[in-house]
Amino acid sequence: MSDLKALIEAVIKGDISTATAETQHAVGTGHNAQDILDKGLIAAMDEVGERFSKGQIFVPQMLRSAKTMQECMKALEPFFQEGSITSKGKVIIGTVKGDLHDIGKNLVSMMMEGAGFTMFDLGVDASPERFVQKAQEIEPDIVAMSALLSTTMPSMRLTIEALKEASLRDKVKVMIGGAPVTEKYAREIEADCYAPDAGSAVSKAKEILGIS
Ligand code: B1M
Repeated sequence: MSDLKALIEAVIKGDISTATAETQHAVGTGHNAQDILDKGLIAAMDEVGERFSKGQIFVPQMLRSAKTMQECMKALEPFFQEGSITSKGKVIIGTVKGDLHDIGKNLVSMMMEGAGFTMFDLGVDASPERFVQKAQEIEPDIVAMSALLSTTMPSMRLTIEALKEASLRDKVKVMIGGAPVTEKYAREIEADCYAPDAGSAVSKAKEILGIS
């Protein structure tokens, strides 16, 4: 089994064709999908973030790496399907207002869908009003919010307040996550749970709904 170095380098460079070929190669040479994701794609994006922080790369390069990762994730999607037929519950998911980061949110959505949840994706920059409007429309079991910027985290609190104002808060569970988000912050804004990554988002969702 080869290591994932070439894949990591291709994602950092934003070389889509090499990265997708390396993803296929990794699958074909016996790496499991979770390792490719964690030790390849996510590791590469962490390095991209580091380089951005140090001023070694800029937004266009970061965007190119993001696009590359998203293309690679398509090849992994089939491996995260549990094949459930009955829905485990309805989930509205979105990246909160002011925030355009969607890779982590898409990953959470993909894993949850794979685990049998029915997902309603509001995309990025989703305002509290959008969450409330969708919740009124589809009566979800869970409202799931993602934020990658410390400056957009307050929008999670505002969304919870908007759910309260619309008399929806006691009818839904709220899950939050994203790199700057913490368990402590979840308690502070009275979310029902915090999940640090896409895998635990699935187990936490099942836990708060009391299902296996
Ligand atoms: Co931006 N960015 N970015 N960025 N970006 C970060 C987040 C940053 C940490 C980079 C850095 O400085 N080191 C920094 C934020 C600092 C902070 O506030 N704490 C930052 C900044 C500053 C910015 C801009 C302000 C830059 C600028 O314009 N000057 C700008 C803001 C734009 C905006 O949103 N309004 C910006 C823009 C962008 C791009 C558009 C270029 C691009 C995003 C493209 C896209 O998403 N389509 C981008 C990228 C790619 C990144 C980094 C490099 C990678 C993010 C990523 O996709 N990671 C990021 C650095 C980093 O994170 N290392 C950075 C991979 C992804 C799988 O991980 O999203 O964390 P993540 O998801 C994880 C968990 O967090 C969790 O599960 C996933 C793993 O399984 N999770 C959840 C996520 N959501 C969840 C929800 C849940 C549960 C778990 O329940 C509901």
